[in-house]
Amino acid sequence: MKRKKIKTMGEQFGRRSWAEPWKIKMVEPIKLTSREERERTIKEAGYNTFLLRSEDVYIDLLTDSGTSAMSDRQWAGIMLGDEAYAGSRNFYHLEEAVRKYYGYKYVLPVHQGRGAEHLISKTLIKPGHYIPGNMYFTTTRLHQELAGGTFVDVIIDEAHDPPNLHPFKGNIDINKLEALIKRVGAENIPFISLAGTVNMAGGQPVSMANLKALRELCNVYGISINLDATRMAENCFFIQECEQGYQDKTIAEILREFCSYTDGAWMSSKKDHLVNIGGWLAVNDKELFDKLCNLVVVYEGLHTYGGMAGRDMEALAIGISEGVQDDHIRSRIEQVRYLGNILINWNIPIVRPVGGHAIFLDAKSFYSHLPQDKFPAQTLAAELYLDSGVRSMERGIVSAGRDPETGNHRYPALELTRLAIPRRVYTQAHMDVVSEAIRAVYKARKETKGLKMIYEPKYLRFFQARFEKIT
Ligand code: P61
Repeated sequence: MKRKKIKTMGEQFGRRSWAEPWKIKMVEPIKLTSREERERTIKEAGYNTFLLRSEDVYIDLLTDSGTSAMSDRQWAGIMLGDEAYAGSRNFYHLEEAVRKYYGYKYVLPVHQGRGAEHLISKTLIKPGHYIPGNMYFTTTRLHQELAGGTFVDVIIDEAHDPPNLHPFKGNIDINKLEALIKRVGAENIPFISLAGTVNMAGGQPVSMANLKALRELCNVYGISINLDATRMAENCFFIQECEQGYQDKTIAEILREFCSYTDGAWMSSKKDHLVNIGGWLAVNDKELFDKLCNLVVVYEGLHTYGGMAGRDMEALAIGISEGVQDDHIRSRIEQVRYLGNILINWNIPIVRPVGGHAIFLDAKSFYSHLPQDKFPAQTLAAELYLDSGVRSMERGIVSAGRDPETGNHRYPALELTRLAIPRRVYTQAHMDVVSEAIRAVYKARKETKGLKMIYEPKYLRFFQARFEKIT
């Protein structure tokens, strides 16, 4: 098939530069703060960037979740909200968009990704079950554990090695998975939990070839595959760029093919779909859908709104089609790479290759003098904020939490500080400022002594834990 991609202006003139496929119509001021102010605010926040007020942040790279700028078409959609309790027309637009771009038969709206994780986990997982997946995600694993299951990481080893340049570090290790199936029995594996671009590994993609091999293995053992499609459109960009046979296919075509090898998906629409709230759960099996439909009314809302307002479903339906456009995805990922390449040129340790949604600083090598229980990635997020008001997020030992059986800290191989780039929000100049902040903190790294945890909540502790500076 001929590639339908339209060349950028730069490409048309023989240059390799790219630019965003939009211009800015409305702006929101952001505020510079003084070092003294930041020292006070981060201390008050217990050195946890989740506990800062956003008005005390200059450039907010805490997350790309729910932080996108909506388009004029999406805002127009907000005005077309049909706020009926049941059967809102916006729900039907959403259902149609999910069917068209993802290809699943039955669609349930939910308020956001973890709402869908809750429903699917509660429906399919029984105590004693094992759920294999390509690296854990915090909320996904917690819902699997709360349902009585045990998550088992079967991602390839390369994913745990930040400088390793494997192009598809999100791949499942088929041998590891088969060994697990033989050990625990296929009947104790309710489904494979497969994520498109693996968040905790650095936004790393899964290849189509790997999914096909996974499908074959699952067919042999009769195991279903459910996809965390949260950043799947971004995953498709890497397939288009690197995998043989996909250069001439559009992101939308690759997405449909990828989903066709899976049995269902859950989605946090706050990422790929360019909305501030929302999500869905979609499956092909009618019997499973009926069970999910019955649970959604208990936890989210009626099956035609699932916790979302009609206007939000409309913006989401429009965002689904905008989120799979080739020029959009290209500029989104190239912006992330722009920042990553500056840091690579300065020899600052980051996860490579640069992934889809964020730059992940390798805090273990950044602060090689700090042991993991002095929370190097948490420390780095606090230091970056102190330097310049840039907000990032810990993705290491604090995020990994405690083992539910032993109660001990889990010590993940990756100790990372994530700078996630919201979609269509910041400019290249913001990326330059961020890179300089990282360089300044890197230069001062030897003086940093780490943090001590002084408050630890039971679930998803990284959101609300508090720390003190070690002096
Ligand atoms: C994020 F610190 N992600 O990356 P919900 N699957 C995947 C996600 O990335 C995801 C969800 C499911 C967030 C928000 C967040 O430990 C954290 O719509 C691959 O947020 O419920 C969310 O979707 C859940 C930040 C979530 C965290 C959990 O920033």
